[in-house]
Amino acid sequence: MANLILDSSFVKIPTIKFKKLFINGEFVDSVSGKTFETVDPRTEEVITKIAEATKEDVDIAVKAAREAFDFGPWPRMPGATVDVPESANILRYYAGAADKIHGEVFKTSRNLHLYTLMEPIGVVGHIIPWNVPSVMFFAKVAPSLAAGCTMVLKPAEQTPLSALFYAHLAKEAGIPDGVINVLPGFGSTAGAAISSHMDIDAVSFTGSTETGRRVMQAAAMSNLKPVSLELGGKSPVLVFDDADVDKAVDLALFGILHNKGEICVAFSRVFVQEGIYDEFEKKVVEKAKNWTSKVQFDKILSYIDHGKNEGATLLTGGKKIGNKGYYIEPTIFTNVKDDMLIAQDEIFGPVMALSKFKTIEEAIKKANNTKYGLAAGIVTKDLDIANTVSRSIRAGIIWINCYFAFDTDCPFGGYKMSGFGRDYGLDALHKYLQVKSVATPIYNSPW
Ligand code: TXE
Repeated sequence: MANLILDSSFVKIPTIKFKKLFINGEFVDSVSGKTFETVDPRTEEVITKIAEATKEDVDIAVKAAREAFDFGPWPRMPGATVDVPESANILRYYAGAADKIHGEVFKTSRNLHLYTLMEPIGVVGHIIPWNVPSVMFFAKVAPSLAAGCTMVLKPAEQTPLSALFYAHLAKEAGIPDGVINVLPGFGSTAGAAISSHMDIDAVSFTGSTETGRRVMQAAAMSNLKPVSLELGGKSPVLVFDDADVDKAVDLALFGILHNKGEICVAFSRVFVQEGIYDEFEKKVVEKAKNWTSKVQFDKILSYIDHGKNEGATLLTGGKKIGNKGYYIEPTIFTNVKDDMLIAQDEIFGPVMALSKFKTIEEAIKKANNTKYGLAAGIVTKDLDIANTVSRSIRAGIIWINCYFAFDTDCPFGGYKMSGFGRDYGLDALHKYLQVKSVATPIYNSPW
């Protein structure tokens, strides 16, 4: 396992054809002619250079998206003709939803024929992160396409290649020019130009809480465009005395090591009831030693140092693996106090904070003792505990005896500082629609 992941020849890099910005159906150089490097995190080697979008390119792309929205066929196409490749569930789901968008007709107390239309919100800006670049692309693009919007998407500077490839596929699939524009570039330039743009009608952002705040501020200070924010998390999993310890250990490790911990719903805080705590601790440490992982390196190492300095006990891990590539050992701390940095900050790496609890009330209090509220896990066979705790935890998704159980029609998003607005499901579609009310007096009746 370790060798497979660390062996850089294991995954071959395909020939990269798309390195330019995708604007109005064409791959083009950036106005400035600038490029930036994209790096393979396994080998630390440069894969290729990509055209870098800045404000001028955002302006050109927004103009194309605006034209495509105001005059192009996309927003006016009947939903049933939406033809997208069958490759991904997300696309299929929203292709199916595209012809089921409807308003309501009201029985009013006046003599009015009064109804609502659900209209596409307009030109949407999508800003996405690097940790799951493909899923992110489709989670943003598919519902906004189905709603009839046009868009400008900025992939993360670390991972621009897949979005450019999908732009090429969208063209092949017959999406009209200008509907999807992809602008690789940096946050403070291209990203900021999107969130502050006067002619972008909504922004959908996934990334850190800190940047989400900036995006919301820029939206407020420009044209008051609505924003949806899917931000970080510090998700807890609560393991109760009646749980099968081996299964709970596997679930907790999967929860923190899946995608190397670089996932907003990672179970980074593990609370184990006192009756099984010692057995859980022993087994989780044994199993963690046999996993490997790869990461956003320096930041995680500095959190591990913090953990040690704050007085938490390092049970296993904590070091870099090998000489090449950004790899860190699966790391487990115990004796973690709720107010320590490693219990509060999103580390976004394979670092678990393990603690003990006595009562259900204490477990709920500890689980909620965070500024975040994205996900939470409960491991128990007791239905009463499962039902009580799932209603008491302030988080957007609760996993009972499982982790990462999703489906495309399940809304996903945060409570508290994990953001607001939902990706997936019909909730995501509605984020890209707006309601228009239409009233007509009924002939010959006073209204
Ligand atoms: O995120 P950023 P970073 C968390 C995780 C991670 C931390 C930092 O804790 O360690 O964030 O990651 C663009 N205006 N998550 O620095 O900065 C940026 O170019 C507009 C959780 O990579 O939020 C990129 O496209 N846009 C998370 C996107 O925002 C700006 C996933 C995300 O980058 C901008 C990723 C600006 N001023 C990180 N500055 C999750 N929720 O899953 C940057 N960007």
